[in-house]
Amino acid sequence: MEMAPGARVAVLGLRDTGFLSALCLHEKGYQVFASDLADTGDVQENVSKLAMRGIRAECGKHSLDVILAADWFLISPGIPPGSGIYQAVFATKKPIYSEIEVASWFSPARTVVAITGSCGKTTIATLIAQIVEASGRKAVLCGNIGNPWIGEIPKITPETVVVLEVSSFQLMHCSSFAPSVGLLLNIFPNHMDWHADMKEYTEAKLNLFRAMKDTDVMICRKSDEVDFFPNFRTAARRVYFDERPASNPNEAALLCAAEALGCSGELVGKTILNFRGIEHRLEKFAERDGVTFVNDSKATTTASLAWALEKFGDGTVVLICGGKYKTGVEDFRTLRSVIAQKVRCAVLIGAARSILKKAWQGVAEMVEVGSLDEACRLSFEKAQKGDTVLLSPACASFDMFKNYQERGRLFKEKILNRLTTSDQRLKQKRSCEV
Ligand code: UMA
Repeated sequence: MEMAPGARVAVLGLRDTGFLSALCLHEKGYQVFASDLADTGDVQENVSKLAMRGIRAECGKHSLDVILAADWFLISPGIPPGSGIYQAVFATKKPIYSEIEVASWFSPARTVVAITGSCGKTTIATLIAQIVEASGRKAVLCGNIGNPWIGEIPKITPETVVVLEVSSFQLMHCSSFAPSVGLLLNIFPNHMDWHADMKEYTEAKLNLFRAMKDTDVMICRKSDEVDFFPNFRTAARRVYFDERPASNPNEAALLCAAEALGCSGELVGKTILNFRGIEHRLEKFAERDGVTFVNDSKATTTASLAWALEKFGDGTVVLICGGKYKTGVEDFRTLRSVIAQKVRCAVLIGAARSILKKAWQGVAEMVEVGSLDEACRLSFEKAQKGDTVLLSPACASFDMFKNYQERGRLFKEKILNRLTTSDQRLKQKRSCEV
């Protein structure tokens, strides 16, 4: 529900989402106050940039007297419902919106395709954008993939097709957002550190479809509908991609999305064939003596790690794993059988390393190390011909790195520095099944 300009809005969190939202809302005539509990360099810089434009902002604290006086709140996806500030704004019963909801008020695009799911959404969103571009239309790819929608609005015209990757965190505070095409790829237990339970997670995902009209298209798996939302209602037309013949589920999902967008199946086939993969997502970037090196730094959850491991042969993975503690030991335990099956050796890094060691005790060889450098050195020692050295952390990066992109880039740099010129440095090539 669009809030009237002139109203007071408190923007919570001041990384990309909060910063770009504060700028946009100020420009649209709202009275903005922005606040971040952290006092890190990037947040301080954003506070200064906002101040230069006359926007009130603070970091290192949440001034509750000012925040709670706002008429409504825009909350960043990185602020979990269990946090003090979330609880405080929730208790006011005033509207709380995510950046996705707010961007949808201001985006002029007639066609918005939004993709969510527990695994694979970045790849599918990227491919849909490529399919749209190949059909001769302009696509803007944004959202959870890294660049908030609200920051892209100046580039968007009514003819632009917005291709949006959305997470459950972003969907939780959407109410009127209604994409023309919505795709739910799959649902697995995920982000249980953030959501109260599976029900809350599923309800958040379903916000993608709730406000849709009968001209909009909802694409999902029939099996997910049966298992997780048998009584869900929406005005949208439903299309089930698991009822469609295709070589794999993601291809079936792509074909359904393309059809809803008026793009041909032939274009889908060509785009898949030319697909070069995505940086930090099962990215094969080097080979030496029959050992392949794969950067999957974007895998910040146990579900993503399980998804990655399934791609490799039994007992062939030297896994570099760990980072900021996000999930509990119980969550990591759910991976015991896949770790036992796929992993030759797990090299554990970061704050979560002792928790991982406890969770996987007895199922694979494990070594704890103090740095990414040490992990890379050890992975060379442990890997044998035919193996894959896989960085797939199942954890956030913030204990050691600025973000997952920096973690992935440093990993590639450290590995490539160890290779001789005769070793193969692979150009980014098609590295994951579509
Ligand atoms: N904070 C407070 N008070 C609190 C708690 C946190 O002020 O009580 C602050 C933190 O200090 C931080 C800010 O809130 O500065 C939260 O920032 P953010 O994490 O939301 O950062 P953004 O740069 O805006 O990134 C977000 C998404 N982050 C998360 O979902 C955690 C990015 O997805 C997304 O790319 C970006 O918006 C653009 O849409 C990241 C992610 O890990 C990559 N996503 C998950 C995933 O893919 O599995 C869902």
